[in-house]
Amino acid sequence: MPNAQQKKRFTITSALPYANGPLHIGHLAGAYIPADIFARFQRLKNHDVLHVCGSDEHGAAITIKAKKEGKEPQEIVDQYHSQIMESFQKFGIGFDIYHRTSAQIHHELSQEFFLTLYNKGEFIEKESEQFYDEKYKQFLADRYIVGTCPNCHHDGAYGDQCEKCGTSLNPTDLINPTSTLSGEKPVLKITKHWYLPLDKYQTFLEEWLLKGKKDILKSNVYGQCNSWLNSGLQARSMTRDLDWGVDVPLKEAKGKKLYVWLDAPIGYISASKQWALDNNKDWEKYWKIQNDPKNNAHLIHFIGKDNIVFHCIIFPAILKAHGDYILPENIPANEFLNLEGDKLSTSRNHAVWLHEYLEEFPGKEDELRYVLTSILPETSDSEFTWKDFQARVNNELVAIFGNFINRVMVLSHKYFDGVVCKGSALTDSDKQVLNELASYPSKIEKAINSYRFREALSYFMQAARLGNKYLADEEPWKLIKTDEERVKTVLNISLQIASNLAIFARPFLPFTAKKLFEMLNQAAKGWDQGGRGDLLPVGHQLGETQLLFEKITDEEVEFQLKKLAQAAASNQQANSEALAGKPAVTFDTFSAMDIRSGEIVAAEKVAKTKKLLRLTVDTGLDRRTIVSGIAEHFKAEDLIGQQVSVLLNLEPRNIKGVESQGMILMAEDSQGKLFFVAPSEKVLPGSIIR
Ligand code: B3M
Ligand code: ZN
Repeated sequence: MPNAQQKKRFTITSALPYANGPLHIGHLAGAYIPADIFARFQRLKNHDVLHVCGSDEHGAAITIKAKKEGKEPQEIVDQYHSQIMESFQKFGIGFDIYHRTSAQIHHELSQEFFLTLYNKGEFIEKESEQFYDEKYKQFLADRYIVGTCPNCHHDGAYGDQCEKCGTSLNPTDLINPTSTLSGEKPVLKITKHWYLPLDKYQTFLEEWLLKGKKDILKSNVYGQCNSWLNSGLQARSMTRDLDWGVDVPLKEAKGKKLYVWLDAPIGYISASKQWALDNNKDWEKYWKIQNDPKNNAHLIHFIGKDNIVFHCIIFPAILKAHGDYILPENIPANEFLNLEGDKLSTSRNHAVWLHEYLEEFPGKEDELRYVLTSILPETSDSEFTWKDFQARVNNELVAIFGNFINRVMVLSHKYFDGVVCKGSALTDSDKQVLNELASYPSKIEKAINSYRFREALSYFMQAARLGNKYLADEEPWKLIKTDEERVKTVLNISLQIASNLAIFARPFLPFTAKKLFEMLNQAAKGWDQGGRGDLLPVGHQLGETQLLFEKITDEEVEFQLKKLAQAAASNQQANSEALAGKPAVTFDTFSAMDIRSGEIVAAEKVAKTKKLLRLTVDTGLDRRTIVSGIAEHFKAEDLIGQQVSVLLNLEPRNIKGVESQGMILMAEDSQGKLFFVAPSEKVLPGSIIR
């Protein structure tokens, strides 16, 4: 047990998942499994640990989902908050609190934070033009504006990014911007916001982060920070024109909300505050700078790689600007996990959902924890496949660890009624095995403290392999006929290994560790007992043998693969339905349309519009006015004499003050280019088309 000086305080945070959908294996592998292993381990070392998380319930991620499902944002966050919390709990992710950012305590603390910075003069007030939806009477967040990408001409680019070519955009870069709320063209309107001048923190961040943490940051994290800082930091708006989120606590900011990336990380602090209230603790010890710097907590943020800039640059700048808070010691971000050769995707349903796994593999939570830990995307993206899952469970957990434990238990019960026997003189191989066993706690510790969880887990499995091999080499089932004394020694040593494995398993496989301690009929032991050869005293009565793991069958693998294939197929079907076009119409419906050839005899732009041309068309029956939205594609003067096809009996419509009496038929290609549809040779106006 560490003495008072060695005892450290850890404030461990795991990224707050957006409460807009269920969790999948990518979430676990990105942040939560590493964080949980780290937190469990520091607790086993008897350090003072606070591990917090909660739902991120603000931002466009939530309101867009709500709109899609025709629900209120509150309904969405309530639904997913409980579902996410349940998944975490069932997988044994042991937060001290799983909180939520819709809580009042969070709104209050976020506002207090904002006001502190405001009163210190840390913000710059700036007016700028932003897109506004006149019909919905609101400013549009970047994600609420779609249009054509200026770079690749993809039609569905968002105001902040084109997902087709990856270019990062400003809403005003889009060609033909449209509001996703009303479907109409937004207007530019002046609005005021409060910006954090990140450039002011450039030098500080270079010193504190790039220089100060060069040796401890993971290389993927260092690389991203380095490139952000190299390209120079710019002021970033900390407020938004939105109707969902934390109110900006200023009179002049009525209707405005805090930027979600301002309030979300403060969510770590408000969660800690709630935890302190619930448990009669002092939250400030975990967050604020203490008089004695030795008492400062070690703040560690576990996140996925898409959150690096917010946790390494923006949040530290905010904490620094505030002045009372400690800064993170490390930000061990993981890369991404792929699935069966493809990116995990919520929209394409290419995922292994935690709530589904829990139903399909009840009681096998540690199996998934084990496999995900062994493939964590620690230094680069990694891949989960069901075949590999099966292989790791069957060949490692079942065949090595499980097999060893089962043999020791069964033999101990069979030969000695489950009582730990006194061993006699140790052979060289006994001593070697015990020596090797003693080396694992520090190896695992070192790896975990360097955020190398894959490596740490591999030492655990090596220790299990050591036990399994020892038993196989000594063959007590043969020895029992000739040398019972030797069998007592071999089983005693094997049981000591088993008890050590229960300790080593604790950070990684919490359910299994508990079960193993139960089988050994022993109270769970802390980390610093690990490595010893006398954890189970002579005469100790063991508990009953239980099976730790079962094989994953081929049928189970096939079922999962089929499920993924079905998801892919239904995506394809959805896509081809979009391509397949409209449902059938009757012949009568078709022949009700009076379509004829015509000729444009005059053309001019409709005043104050960009897209509209006012055409005069000779239809063979008359000369009529037709308004057509083709002004961005054709020049009026080029159209005189153009042969066209006209739908004559379309109900007249008033378009921008001009009565349009029909419609010109056009073909549009996938790039949005327009072509006239006309007979292949010159025909008289009025010729019937059918
Ligand atoms: N909710 C983004 C994400 O889920 C965001 C993390 C917040 S951590 C303060 O990737
Ligand atoms: Zn693009």
